[in-house]
Amino acid sequence: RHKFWETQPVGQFRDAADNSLPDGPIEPPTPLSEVRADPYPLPAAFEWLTCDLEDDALLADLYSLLAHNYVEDDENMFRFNYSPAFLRWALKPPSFFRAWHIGVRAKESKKLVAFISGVPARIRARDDVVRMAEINFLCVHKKLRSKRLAPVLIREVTRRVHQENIWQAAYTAGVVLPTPITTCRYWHRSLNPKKLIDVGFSRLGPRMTMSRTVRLYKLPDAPLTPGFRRMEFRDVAAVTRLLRAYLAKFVVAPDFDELDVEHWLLPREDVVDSYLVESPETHEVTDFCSFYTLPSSVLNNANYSTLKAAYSYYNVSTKTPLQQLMNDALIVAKQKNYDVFNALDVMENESFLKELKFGPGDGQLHYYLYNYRIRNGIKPSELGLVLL
Ligand code: NHW
Ligand code: EN5
Repeated sequence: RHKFWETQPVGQFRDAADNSLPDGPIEPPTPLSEVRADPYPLPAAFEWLTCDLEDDALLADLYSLLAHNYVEDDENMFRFNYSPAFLRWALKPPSFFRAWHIGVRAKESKKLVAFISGVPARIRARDDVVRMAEINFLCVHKKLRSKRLAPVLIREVTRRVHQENIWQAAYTAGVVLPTPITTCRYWHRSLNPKKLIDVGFSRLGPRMTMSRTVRLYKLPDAPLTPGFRRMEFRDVAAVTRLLRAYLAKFVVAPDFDELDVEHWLLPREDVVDSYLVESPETHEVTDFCSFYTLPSSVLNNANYSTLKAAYSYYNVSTKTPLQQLMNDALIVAKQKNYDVFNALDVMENESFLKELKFGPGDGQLHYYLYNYRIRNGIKPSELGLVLL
């Protein structure tokens, strides 16, 4: 069934019933001297390319590969359109490895035809904080599909991660592989319902008119919570404390320090937005919410070429109820002209999705760990990790 995945240290479907296998690494590290020293062979027409994302021309090539060949929905109506600035942000966190930004290009034309990446992260599973690679942006050009290039890319990134003495990884996918630690659903909150209906992202509900639908999704013009404001550099320490205390509640979550928070959560125009509530009396930071910007290309529509989507990222409430905090997030996203606000049913998100008029999407997101077993998996609400 899975000629490649059957050979890898991941939970195998056949072990699912076996409760005797312990949580933790599936296989032990090997001495670094035993890690294969040279790149895996590619078909003769292609060569490896370690990508320098500070090179604007290369970044433009990566952007274009993904814009034309990356993830689509099941009916091929939309395709993710990560911006160049987003890609630079996603791939260059603190202590990133350039060797983990792996391209494949045609030897003759030098055209970029495939890509895979990793970035380092500390991820906690139960009480074990593990150095991992977060693997993302695996992409093979449409004309080169089904030629078993993906397993070569995966083996090569694995080799380069091993060279840094890192033996575990985390990744997500829309497809089922051996074996998810959990399966999440996407939920969608219409901000611009007319456009969403025009492009086929959503439909007019039964017994609904366009004007009733527009009224249904109306939001106030400005956030409602006193003290709600954009996060600034001076907030990094307070946000780190809030977030660390909150993420400690989940079975699997990142172990963020101040440098991570500065990178992943300080606002960057059209990439990541973060807001917090500063108590007007005590000036304490009590609540936090964030979202990232990931537009999708609209395929085959005469009126529109892109959908502007916000994706819920990390949110923490200690004083403002989570539902009220997220309502303010919807309000600022609407102010900033997003068409839709998306969220997964991870962490405590279930508690506000229905109340704030999110509806279930047709897409799922499966979460995976490489070389780390979590017996019986976890529930989406036990997951404190959002990958981009
Ligand atoms: S998920 C998004 C992945 N990208 C896309 O969906 C873009 C559009 N599709 C494509 O570009 C986020 C191609 O269809 C791809 C497959 C490249 C997906 N993950 O080359 P073949 C991520 O980036 C397996 C893992 O012939 P193809 C996370 C498939 O099951 N494996 O197929 C990435 C089969 O193996 P099997 C996937 O269609 C995580 C084999 O690939 C997969 O031309 C990567 C077929 O290969 C997927 N999304 O190319 C793993 N899709 O055993 C990281 C298919 O079933 C692991 N496959 O025969 C950790 C590594 C680091 C470890 C460190 C210790
Ligand atoms: C992550 N790093 O399927 C990697 N998106 O629901 C990759 N559906 O947008 C994995 N099909 O339901 C990605 N509208 C896996 C996801 C791939 C993309 C994907 C889904 C998620 C999606 C939309 C559009 C469907 C178009 C036809 C959808 C319904 C919205 C509606 C709004 C009003 C209230 C009810 C729901």
